[in-house]
Amino acid sequence: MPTKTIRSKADLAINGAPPAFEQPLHVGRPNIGDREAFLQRVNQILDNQWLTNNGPMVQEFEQRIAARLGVQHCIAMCNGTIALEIAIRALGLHGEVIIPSWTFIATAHALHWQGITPVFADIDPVTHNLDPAAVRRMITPRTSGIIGVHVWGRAAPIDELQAIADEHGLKLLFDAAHAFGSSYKGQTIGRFGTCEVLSFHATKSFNTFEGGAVVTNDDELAEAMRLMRNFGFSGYDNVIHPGTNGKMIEVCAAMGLTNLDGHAGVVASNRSNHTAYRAALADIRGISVLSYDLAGNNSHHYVVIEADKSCSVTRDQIVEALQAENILARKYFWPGTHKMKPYRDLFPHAELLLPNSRAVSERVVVLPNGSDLTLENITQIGTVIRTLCT
Ligand code: T4K
Repeated sequence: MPTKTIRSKADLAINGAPPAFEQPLHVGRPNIGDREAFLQRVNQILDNQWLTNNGPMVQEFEQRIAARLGVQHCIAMCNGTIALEIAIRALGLHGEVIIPSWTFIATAHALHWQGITPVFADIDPVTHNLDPAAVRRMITPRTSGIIGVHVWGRAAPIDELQAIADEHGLKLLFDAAHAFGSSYKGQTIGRFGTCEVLSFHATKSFNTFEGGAVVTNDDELAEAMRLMRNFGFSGYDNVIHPGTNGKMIEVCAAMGLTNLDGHAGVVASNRSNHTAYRAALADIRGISVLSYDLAGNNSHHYVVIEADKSCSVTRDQIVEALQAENILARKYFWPGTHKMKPYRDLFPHAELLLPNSRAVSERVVVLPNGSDLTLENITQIGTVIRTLCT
């Protein structure tokens, strides 16, 4: 509940007034589904005394995700980062792999962790997704693949990236960590490239506490990844593949099954929150709300605003003012993956080829969203930004 009426700049917390909210409003507050249904499933797990290692809940979860996305295989994992690492390894990527810098650090780390060089290509400043022309420019004889990222749940330019991959004999996979429930040209995300990698982290629109998955229509790849997530075991005492421990546990699958039932409701409330944010932030000079294609599917989980040069305050001043009000807005993915360690030391001049990534990283603010957010909260967040910027 908002705690104050804001009439002028003097009423803002950065100017000494009390914060607009007593409790912090987070970006990425987890959506908690039907508690009773979840607890019943937990009881079932305890009764079964089967807690992990491809248990019945995980198997049911995988079947339901595969059916929902229209893919042959879903291999559930302990988190999205391990799912990326396993997919990268199963695909045999090596040398250099092209990714955007404008992504969460996990996309780059999953490659670096395995001795592969992430090569950062620039983005389209309007969609925030990879620019295919920039990807072409980064191909070298060492390039073995491309990881497209569906940033904010908006599909990457899939057809163009596939054409580049085909032309150059590169592997193409997608980091679909933001894109559960999104679509591309009427088709559900999950079916593109050789495989797509999902994250079900607590902060995602659909969560399994921690969790992730690789989805694919490639039977052989799926089989390899199933082995790899369980140390390469094929039955007792028989290891037939190098592997790691990437298993999803039963209680996470129970959360997933529960949240799957409620996901349509979460998306509906995110969607109406988005509309409310648009109204609350309309006609503020220099402020725009990143829009999604309403004809396509998107979880509308990320409410992204951009403060351009015509705005009367800087992006950092907006974030500072919001945080003072207990509105914990974020600057995802500032300053850009290429400016974080170890990449900033490895590629100190990367930014010269990333002008759009840099410009976007300097203007983005991500606002709180989720099924707990009320219209009143959104109106108050809009009032803070309007008062600050006017
Ligand atoms: N690829 C991409 C493109 C990704 O965005 C991600 C993850 C991955 C790969 C890797 O997937 P995972 O391995 O994570 O499955 C968050 C998430 O931790 C991360 O999963 C996510 N992307 C990224 C975009 O955001 P941070 O740095 O914002 O911090 P975090 O998770 O501590 O908290 C975010 C906010 O949520 C805070 O304001 C507090 C709130 N929160 C968080 C948790 C965990 C809660 O209210 N309750 C909670 O339980 O990374």
